[in-house]
Amino acid sequence: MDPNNIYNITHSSDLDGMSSAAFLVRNLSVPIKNIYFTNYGGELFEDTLKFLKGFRKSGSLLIISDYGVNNKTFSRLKDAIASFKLRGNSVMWFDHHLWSDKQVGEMAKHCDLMVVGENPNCCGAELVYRFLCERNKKSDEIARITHLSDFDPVLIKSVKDRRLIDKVGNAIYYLRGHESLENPRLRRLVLHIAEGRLGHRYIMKAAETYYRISEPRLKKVMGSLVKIKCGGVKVSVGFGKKVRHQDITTRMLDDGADIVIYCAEDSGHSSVRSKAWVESSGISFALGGGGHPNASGFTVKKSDFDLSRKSGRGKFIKKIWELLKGGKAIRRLSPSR
Ligand SMILES: [Mn+2]
Repeated sequence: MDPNNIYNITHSSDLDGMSSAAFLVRNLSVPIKNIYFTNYGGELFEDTLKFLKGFRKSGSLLIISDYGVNNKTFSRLKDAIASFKLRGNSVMWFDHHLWSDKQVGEMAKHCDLMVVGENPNCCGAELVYRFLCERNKKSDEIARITHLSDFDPVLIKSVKDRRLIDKVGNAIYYLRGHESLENPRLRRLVLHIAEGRLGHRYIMKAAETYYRISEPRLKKVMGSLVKIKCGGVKVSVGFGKKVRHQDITTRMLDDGADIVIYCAEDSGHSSVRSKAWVESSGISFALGGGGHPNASGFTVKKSDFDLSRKSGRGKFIKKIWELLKGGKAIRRLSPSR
């Protein structure tokens, strides 16, 4: 197939989405102008639908990577995919997020190949790699780093790997900026990853810029942490604005806490992370969220706790204290983990 007729829509938010695209560029020679970035809501999602419905060519192949579905937008996305396919194009979908059987069944009517659904072994980029690409050493390394970054990054043992993954993640956060389907900065990043150069100057410089911009915000959070000790477990709670959650929670863990909770004061989006030996997702579940044992999240509703106010934050801390005292929100895992 002529690579000019292969298109990719990939998730914009992290290394997994970027590496998925990079594998296609690297192995199938997909031109970078055919790589598009999307997310789950807002204008970018609307633009994605417009792209699919406005696609005039036939005989093209669309590969969707590291992008799942949600109940809110499912039927509109399905219709857009259907219209793309009806023009005489093909669709392949590689994703590792949670899909319901019904969603798989309905979307499958409009796809030629689907590898989707919760996957404990492979992230999105690894699926693209395994199913579409030839194996070689450099690609193996891209897949290895991407896997580490996508599955519990808290548990990464190698300091070198963790540093690289932190930097690349921060670079992506910065380069995304105001999201757009054709984001030229992310396209450039994808090209460097495709060359196997995760440590490329362009990426490292973007990570530095992120640090420069975020440093005062990060410092502010670190300077006003609320530290709680409960049954020998050190819990640290932080509030702030416009910082990358993975970054601030890593810092909070490095600061000595066993469990960390970071909440965005404006949106209420919150992340919970913990050291390998303690399971903390019970906190997120109790607050209406979910996730993995050492990495989870939830959203605080402003009507419950107004985190932009001191009184709201105080009330929230009280709630966390009650959850911890209750004894069900956290669980010690075997020390061998
Ligand atoms: Mn992913």
